[in-house]
Amino acid sequence: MAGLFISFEGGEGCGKSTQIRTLNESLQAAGHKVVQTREPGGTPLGEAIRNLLQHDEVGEGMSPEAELLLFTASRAQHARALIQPAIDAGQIVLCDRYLDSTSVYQGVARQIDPVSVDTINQFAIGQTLPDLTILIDLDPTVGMERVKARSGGKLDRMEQEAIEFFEAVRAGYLKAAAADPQRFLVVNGDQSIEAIQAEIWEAVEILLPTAH
Ligand code: T5A
Repeated sequence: MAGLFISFEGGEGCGKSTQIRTLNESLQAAGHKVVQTREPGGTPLGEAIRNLLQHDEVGEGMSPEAELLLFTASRAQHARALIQPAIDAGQIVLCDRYLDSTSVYQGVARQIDPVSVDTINQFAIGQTLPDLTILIDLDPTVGMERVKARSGGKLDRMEQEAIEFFEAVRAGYLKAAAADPQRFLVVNGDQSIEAIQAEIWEAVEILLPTAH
């Protein structure tokens, strides 16, 4: 029996990781098998690509096109080696970022031709599309304050972009969600962790496969 694939999207510091952790705990407590993963990353190859994209100094000055191909290379491996096998095994996959991150960060904020981004993205994911995408919407100024407070001011390569970049990201996400309301749930990220958790649980509960 096929499982369930839920992706989480949103700008920096919107609270995705926090919500994925608590949703994972609730699902496991209800008897479900859960795979929690992230992008870029999720496989040994993906984690090596993540390091190139975020931390390694060889990544400094990388072209937007190289960046696009690295994010989607990580995704191609992730979809085939981890996500699709877990869905096929009846598990619930919770993924911190997936294809919409590329559409929005590379297609909208980096302004790479969206048709090319879409073609490359579709090639990377094959048939592995989320059943539900939870967009946690938050003013990027608030999100970046949270990120800075967490890291003591130390920012990775992407986090060093200007606020206008993250405003474009936010607008891109809201447009993507409006274009595909069947797949997206938009949640206001400027609420308590518990309030966000309750909204997410309500949407996830009705999709759950029978626990086994
Ligand atoms: N990227 C990624 C692309 O450009 N293209 C792609 O295709 C992909 C896949 C990845 C970067 O790569 C880019 C996007 C990103 O720039 P990352 O290191 O994985 O970056 O980081 P993010 O995904 O941005 O995640 P963050 O860790 O920055 O933020 P989260 O996970 O959204 O937030 P979280 O839960 O860690 O919370 C941040 C802080 O806020 C607090 C938490 O305790 C934490 O301290 N918090 C709240 N505070 C108040 N109220 C709430 N409701 C709160 N919820 C959490």
